[in-house]
Amino acid sequence: MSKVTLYYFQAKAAVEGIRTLLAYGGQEFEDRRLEFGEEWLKFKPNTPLGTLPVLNIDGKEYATCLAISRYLGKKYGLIGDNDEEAFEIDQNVDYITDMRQRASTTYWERDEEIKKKQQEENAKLYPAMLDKINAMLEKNDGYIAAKKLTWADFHFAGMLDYLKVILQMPDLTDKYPAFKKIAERVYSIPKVKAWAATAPHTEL
Ligand SMILES: N[C@@H](CCC(=O)N[C@@H](CS)C(=O)NCC(=O)O)C(=O)O
Repeated sequence: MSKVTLYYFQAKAAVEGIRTLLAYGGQEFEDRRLEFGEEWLKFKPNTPLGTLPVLNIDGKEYATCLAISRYLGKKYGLIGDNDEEAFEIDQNVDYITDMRQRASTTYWERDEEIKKKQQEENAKLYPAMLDKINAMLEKNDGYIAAKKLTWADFHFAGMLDYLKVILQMPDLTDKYPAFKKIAERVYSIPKVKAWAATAPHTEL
């Protein structure tokens, strides 16, 4: 079996989906969670793009959340059955990413005035965006795309807790029960369930 190490920080964010994909694929891996301070600064210059996550497979490095997720999705038969389905997966993940990036920019903003302004703008946009994501799930029998389990479901399920925090919506899954259902679906897959039972707990 390949020697696999995933480098990220002590968080789920958009990377938990990669961890659950590896678990789904039955791939043993070292789950290296770096400290954001000195340890990261020492490590950073040796990464392909100066950012994490980095997945190392037998010495070859792979970077960025979605490219890695898609790559593993392909490896494990989770990219749909044809180009049309693969497109729908990418399209819907891109849409979710737009919302995630908007929310995380605001969440990590340090200037209180800018943050407040962004929060006001976001409050106008989030309901329609979340409704659209909910409609995706309804249209796809509870999956993100293609009416079947794909890497997009792992990506979304893995970052649901993170979304609650950055959207500042602890009641997100009360408002959108379908979001919880997709997470339950992914986390009830036996290999994912077994991995998650031993994984460190983090809030986001
Ligand atoms: N689009 C990239 C974003 C990578 C990124 O910005 N990662 C952050 C953590 S989520 C990081 O490495 N921050 C530390 C730094 O930039 O020094 C991806 O999907 O991986």
